[in-house]
Amino acid sequence: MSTLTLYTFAMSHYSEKIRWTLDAIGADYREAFLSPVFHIGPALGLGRRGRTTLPVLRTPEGAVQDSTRILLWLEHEGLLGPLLPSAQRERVLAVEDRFDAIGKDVARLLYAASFGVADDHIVKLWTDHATPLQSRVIRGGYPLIRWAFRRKLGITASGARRAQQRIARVVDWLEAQLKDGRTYLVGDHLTVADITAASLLAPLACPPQHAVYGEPAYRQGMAAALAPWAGRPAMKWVLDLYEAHRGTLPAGAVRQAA
Ligand SMILES: N[C@@H](CCC(=O)N[C@@H](CS)C(=O)NCC(=O)O)C(=O)O
Repeated sequence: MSTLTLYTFAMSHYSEKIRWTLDAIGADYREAFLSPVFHIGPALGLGRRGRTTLPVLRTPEGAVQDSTRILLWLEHEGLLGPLLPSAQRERVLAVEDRFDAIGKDVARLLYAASFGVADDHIVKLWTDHATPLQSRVIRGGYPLIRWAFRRKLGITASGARRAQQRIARVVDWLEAQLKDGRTYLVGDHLTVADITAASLLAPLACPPQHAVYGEPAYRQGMAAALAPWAGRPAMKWVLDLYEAHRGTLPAGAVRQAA
């Protein structure tokens, strides 16, 4: 039996960052997919920090909430190895921080473009791992949940514009790094800098290896938010990194639910 349980949303890019890291180190873990609204109790109860965010990693010593704190816990346990090399630790963590900082902007952009336009698709994404009762609650409460998301993420036309600008600055930075032809952002092998950058941009790049972002229905539902980024070298880098390091998912596959 696995000693680690990763609590996620299937579509969360911060969750993908930790899922990828655990896969890369060959960790024996089980993933528990939660659904919006129904994540609040487990996140508060496990995290014990008054926060409702996922991912949360339950470990034999207690639960760790927040993707960066999870990485630091894995490092402390000696599990990260070359993914966080001590000689380049500060540089790697600085890149991790830079991409974490645009995670909420990526979500803002996607929801701003799809609320009211692709609601059926969003409901599908939010209920894919829900029980029948949870599904009914999410469907029935969708207008209210959407309103709460708008408020929490500050989703307005000007908020989305500012999010777009902040993402563009980080994408420009990434492309400036890639100009010398490098594959990896720090050093000559995969680190959590690359995993974080690629995971946080994956909702915009849509790698086929991802169970949600690789789906044609996702690309269709989010088309307006994705259009400005298509063809950017940064997105190609994300796709190449997934291709090289993330394996292939059988079409329509989802990892085991809770
Ligand atoms: N700093 C956190 C951010 C995580 C985050 O924002 N997660 C989103 C999903 S992508 C979330 O759980 N949102 C629901 C909520 O805040 O209740 C981390 O790195 O784990």
